[in-house]
Amino acid sequence: MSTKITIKNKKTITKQEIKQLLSPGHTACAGCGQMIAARTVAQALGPNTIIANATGCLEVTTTAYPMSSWGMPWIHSLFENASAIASGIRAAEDYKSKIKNQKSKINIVAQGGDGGTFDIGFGLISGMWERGEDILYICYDTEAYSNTGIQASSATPWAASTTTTPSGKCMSQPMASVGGPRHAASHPPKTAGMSQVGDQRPAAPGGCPIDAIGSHQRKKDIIAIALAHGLPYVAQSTASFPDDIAAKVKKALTFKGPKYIQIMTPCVPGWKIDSAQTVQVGKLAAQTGLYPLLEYENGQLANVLKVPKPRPKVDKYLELQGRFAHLFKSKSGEKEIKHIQGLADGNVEKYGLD
Ligand SMILES: Cc1ncc(C[n+]2csc(CCOP(=O)(O)OP(=O)(O)O)c2C)c(N)n1
Ligand code: SF4
Repeated sequence: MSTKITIKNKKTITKQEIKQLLSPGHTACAGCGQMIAARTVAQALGPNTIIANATGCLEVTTTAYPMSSWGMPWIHSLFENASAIASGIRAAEDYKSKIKNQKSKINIVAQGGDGGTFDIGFGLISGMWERGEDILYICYDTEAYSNTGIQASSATPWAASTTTTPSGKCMSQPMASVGGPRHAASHPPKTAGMSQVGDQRPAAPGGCPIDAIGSHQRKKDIIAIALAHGLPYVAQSTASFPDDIAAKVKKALTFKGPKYIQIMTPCVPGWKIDSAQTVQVGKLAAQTGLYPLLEYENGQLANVLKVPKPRPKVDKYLELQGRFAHLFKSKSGEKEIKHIQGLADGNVEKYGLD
């Protein structure tokens, strides 16, 4: 029988309900968006869950040996193979259920940062999706490799300064290897949304294709890639909407097969934000249209969070973040802000956010 506790507003809750499945005492930075999101995800999943976690900030800061913040079965994996570990757990759990002639009641989850998801773990994630395995994958998108010093990943947005895409002066030598669809965007974008394919970016004066405005790559559209794998449930949120995250996790678990949820999680040192502004930044990401809250069920766009009227301009979002500070210091920066506004406008049109 569960113990009952009465709290101030007289609501009676069980001890089970107040148990934190990702407890405080971890070593993440104050204001880490990833912790807000992961704690919400863990509570929504409940204790009947096994998580395989790719290395990255979430893994490193919650499991300093011999301690762990996780109040549920949780397995450390390498950077690239959380999904393969989850596949193995799923197979073992399905076999156990079969020999017991019972339906499995355990949620199998793989999770990781954007580097582990968009880049290095992607082959194995694609395999897991292709095999149609009943696993929920959660990506905590800090838009960079945060744990190793804020290197750019393919989730890094246009013009963000990172340690591998630093803003600064134009490099004197042309970079012949730079090119291709994600390196080359026209201003303004010709097609709506993040999945657009632009033309070749013209070289800057002197033949240099890099004007050091930060990242010259468009964010990879993993939502579209997940949908192309035929996933029955695909959703996007930001750490500023915990109720939305919890509802999406619970909804995802009602679908059989592979599910994907991507959550924008602001990173305090990586985005050079004040630790008190994490929630504000994540809200503006959604409200400007840059990182919309989306839900696809069986391939169809089922729900979006509409943007407010009037919709905040992207500079309100960008100006809070040191990674975009260079854009406010020059004429060429103004051009980039216009380009980013075009990306947000494209999303509003593409997903019907107005
Ligand atoms: C094969 C391999 N390459 C590199 C690393 C070093 N490494 C550990 S965590 C990490 C960055 C993780 O970035 P991300 O997945 O975006 O998660 P975040 O830290 O941003 O939460 C890197 C590069 C590693 N552990 N294994
Ligand atoms: S570096 Fe960023 S992602 Fe990592 S713990 Fe700090 S705020 Fe969180």
